[in-house]
Amino acid sequence: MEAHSGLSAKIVEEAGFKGIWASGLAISATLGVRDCNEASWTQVLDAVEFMRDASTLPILLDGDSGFGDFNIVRRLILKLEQRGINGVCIEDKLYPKRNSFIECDQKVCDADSFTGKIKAAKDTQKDNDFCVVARLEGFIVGLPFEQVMERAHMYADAGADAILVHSKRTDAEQILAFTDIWDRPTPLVVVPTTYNSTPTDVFAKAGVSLAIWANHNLRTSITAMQDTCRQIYQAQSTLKASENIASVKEVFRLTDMEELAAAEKHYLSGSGAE
Ligand code: SPV
Ligand code: MG
Repeated sequence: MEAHSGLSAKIVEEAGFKGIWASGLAISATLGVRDCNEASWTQVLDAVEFMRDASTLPILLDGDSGFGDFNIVRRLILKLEQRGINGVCIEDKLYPKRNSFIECDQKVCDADSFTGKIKAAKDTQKDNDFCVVARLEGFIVGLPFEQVMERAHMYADAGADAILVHSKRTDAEQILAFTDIWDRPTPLVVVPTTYNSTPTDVFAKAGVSLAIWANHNLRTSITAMQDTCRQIYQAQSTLKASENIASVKEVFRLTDMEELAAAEKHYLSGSGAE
């Protein structure tokens, strides 16, 4: 499930999900910028560090196209491991990337340079459990099916821990055609944003290991904030708007004020000293 901040990461964990997708779209939008590598990769790193502090769940960072060449990918892996992030997903697009759903001239990078990034990532990680997910953007840019499949084989051969096959179709045909032919042990990941009318167990039966709900916390927060702003602006009062929103007490609970109160008792010994 997508998260983009410490708070949303905490909410994802409390809901029962087993892992966090640190979405590039959601992190960028939360910062008020476009999902076009406008946020620098160290700014993304800072955002994901807050998620790490707020949640114990595994975090897969959306690493876009790696924020540069293989050398930047190596440094990215180093920094992600230092901050306790559990994996990164990199896509075979050119830097600076564009979000896959933006209607524009989307371009993939050449497959060889991308396999170099995968190998560089795998060679750099120190923790054996760190996951490098290779994301295929071939269907997004309109490559023929065989070329997308050929790239998937190359990325699996390069050592990717999983293959994310992305599609912007409103039906699941492209994805299911892919899973049908996939004959490698490398697990498959999908992002059913546009083709969400297909029941998830269809993907499970087709051999998909992981579905990412990629941007729904971001989008729900936008709607909620817009509604509340509209209501308060119109009423020039918070009375009505306060009925349907989280209490301040809930904010304190989510940020674990209780722990601080206990720590104060322990460390301040009731002296009230600073
Ligand atoms: C993201 O959440 O940033 C993604 C998934 O990359 S998507 O926006 O569907 O391309
Ligand atoms: Mg993204």
